[in-house]
Amino acid sequence: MTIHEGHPRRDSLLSRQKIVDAHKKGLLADSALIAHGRGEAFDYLLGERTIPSAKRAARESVNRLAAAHRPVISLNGNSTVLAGRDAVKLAALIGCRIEINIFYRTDSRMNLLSQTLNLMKNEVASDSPLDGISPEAWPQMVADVEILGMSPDAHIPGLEGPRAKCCSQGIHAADTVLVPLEDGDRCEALIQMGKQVLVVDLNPLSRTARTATVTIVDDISRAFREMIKIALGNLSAPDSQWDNTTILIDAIDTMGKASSTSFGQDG
Ligand code: PTJ
Repeated sequence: MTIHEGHPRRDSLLSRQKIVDAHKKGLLADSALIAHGRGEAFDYLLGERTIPSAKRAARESVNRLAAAHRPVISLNGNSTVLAGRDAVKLAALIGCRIEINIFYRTDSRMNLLSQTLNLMKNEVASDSPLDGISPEAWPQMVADVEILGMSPDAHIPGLEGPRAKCCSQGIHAADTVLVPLEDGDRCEALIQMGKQVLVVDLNPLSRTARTATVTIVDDISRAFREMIKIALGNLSAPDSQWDNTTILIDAIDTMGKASSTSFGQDG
């Protein structure tokens, strides 16, 4: 598909095409397309940009990942397709593991997602390193990112069936989990386990967004790009007074203002 450089909704249309192509290859659940469409609708109201409160939440998330003892980035189908490469970069910068953890679990999808992420890992290792990172150190930093998920040996208490599966050395043992596009039940279950749960969700009203410790109300591709920028700079200690509700209210306000002051963009 060709979309000219100046198209006002170029990024959104490219992401949509990535989702369509990945679905054809069998990487995604059928409902992934519906989930993506729901995300697009909220993103349209945000103006398809990272709002300042989302930047604050992204910064807080990176600070918390960096301060954690056992941080893990959990990736599902949509997040691997839209932000897999950047998730590998962020994991390399923070020094954390990635676990492939999907809601609609099948062996075929797990195999395809694992192959895709390992391929992305190889590409990221041979790419030119990020600004400020030594070219000698970068390939090893990326190689050190462990990709878990293929051999789950633990369960998330309180959940039934395949979606409860996880790895004892990954999500189960983690003190802080970054879980983009999580479902409400699992977010609640992870919180019940005493973990800090950092989520990316374009829907500020979702149970996930409301339950998480920190919610980044932003598109997942933009959120990961932002977190990488932050991880390359100076980090601070987590904010012990963090008030997630203000982040959600700000996103809802922004969306409300957009719908009351504009007729939106075309196409
Ligand atoms: O790969 P699997 O099997 O784990 O399945 C993944 C999906 C996404 C299909 C599954 O988790 C699902 O059904 O998700 P939900 O419950 O529909 O929730 C998806 C949430 O993510 C919604 O609140 C959307 O607004 C939000 N969302 C969708 N696309 C994006 C997004 N948030 C950020 N960036 C996006 N690109």
